Amino acid sequence: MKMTFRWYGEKDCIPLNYIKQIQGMTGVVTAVYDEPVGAVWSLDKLLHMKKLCNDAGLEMEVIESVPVHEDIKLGKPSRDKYIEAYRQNIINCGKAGVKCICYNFMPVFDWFRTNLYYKHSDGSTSLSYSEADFCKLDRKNLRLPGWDESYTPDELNGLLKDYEGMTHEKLFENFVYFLNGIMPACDAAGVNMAVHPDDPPWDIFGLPRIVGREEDYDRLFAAVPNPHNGITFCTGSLGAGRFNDLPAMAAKYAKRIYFAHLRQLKYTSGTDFYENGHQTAEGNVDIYSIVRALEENGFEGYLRPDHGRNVWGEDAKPGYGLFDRAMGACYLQGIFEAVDKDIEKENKNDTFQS
Ligand code: CS2
Ligand code: MN
Repeated sequence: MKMTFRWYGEKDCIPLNYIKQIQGMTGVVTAVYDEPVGAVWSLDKLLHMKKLCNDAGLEMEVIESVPVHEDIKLGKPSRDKYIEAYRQNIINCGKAGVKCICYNFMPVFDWFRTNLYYKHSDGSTSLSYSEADFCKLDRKNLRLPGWDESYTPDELNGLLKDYEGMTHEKLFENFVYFLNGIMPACDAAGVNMAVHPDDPPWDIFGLPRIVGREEDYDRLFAAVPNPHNGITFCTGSLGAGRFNDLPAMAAKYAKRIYFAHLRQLKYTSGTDFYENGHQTAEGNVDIYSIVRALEENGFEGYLRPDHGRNVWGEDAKPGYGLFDRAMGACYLQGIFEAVDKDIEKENKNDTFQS
């Protein structure tokens, strides 16, 4: 396991040397943020970012995300041009020493929450989801909390129109077409792809979502068995689906999990939940059992704390403050140390007894 921390590039208000001061931190997870979706990232830009990281004593081996152009998800004729650009990005990332690319295949929207400042009784805040608030959204004039306003309302409506009639099967076919198109570049560059689960893992606004359940992964690996086709195991996203057994999934796919986002959430009623600090006692995600399942089954990927709370008066990007994610990183490393030592001890006892 290699502990990492998400860093939003030079505009991030958290300096790299603060990240380095979190003990055990090996590198950052970042991206090129000033290029439109579908553009080729120049090697120069990647090398510039890598140098900033390396100068701070941190690696840049994981990119989150290289976004997938909507035309690829829609299966439009122009997709081949965008797949070619994606292949070039993989090659350039490989040249810059990147080993893993996190991405998602969610139509139009990425993660979705109804409140970015859910208030806890201790004064900290976190992200939350409420079905009742979701139903209140004005679908003709969508304004979503925290969603980057990269589309004008007209563009968004046009895009939603393009997706009319899109089925789960068609989207899956387009996903497989994309993966088959990029796998040769991954083979050549030695880069692992790690698909981030849909968050939350169910359809929203009538758009199909296809990466959020055990059967989705089984189907995905059957269709594209290449070992470079892997997973970002995000416990917050997958955990929002109460149907998912996270320790069982972690055990089953451990060797395909190239990147793990370990975080917490607490179920309230129905499908509602709020996010919380990383500790198991604070929610419904059993971090210990997940780590144990990963470590017993050959996990060798990167790890990062995911959304944390805003604490100690920090006014950070929701989910991405320094303090709570730093606490999360330390907590997670403690769990890994304990689990690894438990396993070592148990193995010694087994050898002794036999
Ligand atoms: C998520 C996503 O992990 C996260 O923080 O909220 O934004 C994630 O970065 C993307 O879905 C990955 O492509
Ligand atoms: Mn995540």
